[in-house]
Amino acid sequence: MPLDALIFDVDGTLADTERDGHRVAYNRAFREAGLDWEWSVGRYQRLLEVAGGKERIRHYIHTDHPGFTPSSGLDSYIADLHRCKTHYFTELVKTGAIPLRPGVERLLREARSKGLRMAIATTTMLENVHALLHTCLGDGSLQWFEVIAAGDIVARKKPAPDIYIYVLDRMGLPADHCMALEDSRNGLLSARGAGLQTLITVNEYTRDQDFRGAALVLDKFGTPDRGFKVLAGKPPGQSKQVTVEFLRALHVE
Ligand code: XBP
Ligand code: MG
Repeated sequence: MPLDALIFDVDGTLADTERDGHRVAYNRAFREAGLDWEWSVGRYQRLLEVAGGKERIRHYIHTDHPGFTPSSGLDSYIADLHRCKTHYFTELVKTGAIPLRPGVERLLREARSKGLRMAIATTTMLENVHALLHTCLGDGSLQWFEVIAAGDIVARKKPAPDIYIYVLDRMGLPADHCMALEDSRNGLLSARGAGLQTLITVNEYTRDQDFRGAALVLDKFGTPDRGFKVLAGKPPGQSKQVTVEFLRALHVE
């Protein structure tokens, strides 16, 4: 099967957004709402098991503040809190505080120059993706991606396969012509559920997760001076960087 398209996750894959981005923004939103809730780095690791910001806040309220009943109703309270969090997150991203992971820009530019189609399948909100791409890759980079599927566009978030199925449908491609690039178990389950071969590049939050079913698990994309380490699976060839040739070879295997 030819490799026609790459479908990228955003949080943890294109950029390390969680610890110093989303987590910080949730905490700012809590403070602004007059809440004494604080998600520490360690606590946030466990909260990440629940994908999606609104879903994560709801889960936290159920476990840590079960009696919490805002007068506006829980759904609307969470929606307001999350809107405020999205504001803080996009503001933070626009300062340039959250760079792309090393090797990401190189891979995106190479894939584009070699005619690979590209899309995004993410749980986070569309505004967040726009802010990140715009800040890190400049004007026009949104157009590099044929489809940007984000947030509430599907009813069931990762680990459900819906977001990847949505992207495949919009691109008019069968799963075996594409590869997903992910960083987490939830992402892997989602991509595999849609029938996609999946390359994992871990980060500090996902390193110890169960990645059975991934085509390959790496610690990073690799740069000329810092190649990737293989954490599971067999890489195709000797390259220490994820390149288009590398992905094509992995896809064939
Ligand atoms: C990422 C997420 C997101 C972010 C927050 O998952 O779970 O929820 O943490 O985003 P994935 P929002 O990388 O698997 O897509 O607050 O905008 O929902
Ligand atoms: Mg991710």
